[in-house]
Amino acid sequence: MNNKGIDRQTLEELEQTAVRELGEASDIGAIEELRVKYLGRKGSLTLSLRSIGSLPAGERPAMGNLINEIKGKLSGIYSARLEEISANIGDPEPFPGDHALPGRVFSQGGLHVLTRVTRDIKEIFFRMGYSLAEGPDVELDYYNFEALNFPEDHPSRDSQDTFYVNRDILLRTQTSPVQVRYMEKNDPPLRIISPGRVYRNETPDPSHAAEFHQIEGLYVDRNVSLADLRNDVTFFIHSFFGPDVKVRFRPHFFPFTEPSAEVDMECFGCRGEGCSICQKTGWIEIMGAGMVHPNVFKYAGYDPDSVTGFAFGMGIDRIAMLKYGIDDIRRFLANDIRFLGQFWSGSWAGVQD
Ligand code: 2U9
Repeated sequence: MNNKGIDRQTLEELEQTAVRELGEASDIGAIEELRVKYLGRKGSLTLSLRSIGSLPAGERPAMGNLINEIKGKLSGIYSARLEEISANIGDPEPFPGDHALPGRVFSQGGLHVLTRVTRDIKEIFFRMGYSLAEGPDVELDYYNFEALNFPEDHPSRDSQDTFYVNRDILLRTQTSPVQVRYMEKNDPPLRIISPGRVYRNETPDPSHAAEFHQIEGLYVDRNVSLADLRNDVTFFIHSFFGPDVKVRFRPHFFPFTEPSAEVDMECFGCRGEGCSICQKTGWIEIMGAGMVHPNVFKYAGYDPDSVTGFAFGMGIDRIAMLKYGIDDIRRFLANDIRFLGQFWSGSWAGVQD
């Protein structure tokens, strides 16, 4: 034995112990522990090999050979034992569940009902030749109000009704600013729709939300008339709600259109007889519309003596509520999967546990 404790006899004893322990190990865990103990990075043989430097130079080669010989032998026994033990493990316990049970179906989710309804509305207008225009949710007061001919003291400009970021910047209250921006950049004729999220400082209740969705349309050309407006709006309502529903226009006022109208369709609950859906009037309000005000054209850089145009706007949430009999506008943004899942397609749509 030398002063560092490695000598031939110690190593031979270590080999015998390791061979015996490897032979006795009966499971993979125990075998692995022995590999670490003898052959691992901090195992006895590796440490022995490292301490060889402390031996007299003449003894080092022989001792190195011996250690490597033992390592090789133990590695061989380790591999053989590992194979033996693995082969003896046999079949796992049989699966305890019921193999006859049908597999679980995982829902893939689906489109939000408002996304679907928006798509359906857009498709109808695309068929009529409209194209898409989009713009920012955070807008300038100029595009949201001033260029749309809202007077300085109009109530909707009040911070009670509009979310202001500062004096000049706000969250858009309608998608009309998209169309003003579009007119600034494009010469007439144009035929666009602008869907998007809008914001109003409302106290939420079943028919009001501070965030909701609108789709607006604008058609500008020479000689566009109220009859053209009536045509496109009626075509839309017939395509979306059914070909036979009656449509009527009621005079109304908007700062950005003149003349203006609110558009009603015959109540689908009672076919005009009067019921709880239509508050016994027989009619349901669907959208607002009108001929673009000359001042709006002037703000956008168009000559109101050369062009005319119509515009319309509707709440997408309201249209979806009417179409599907949804009772509360707040459901759209509540993220309740039991509500949203009802509008997903496929026989397995909905919630799975
Ligand atoms: C330009 C000029 C005019 C868009 C229009 C309406 C009528 C309207 C409401 C419906 C329900 C908003 O969601 S709602 O509260 N909208 O009644 N919107 S005309 O008029 C425009 C748009 C752009 C340049």
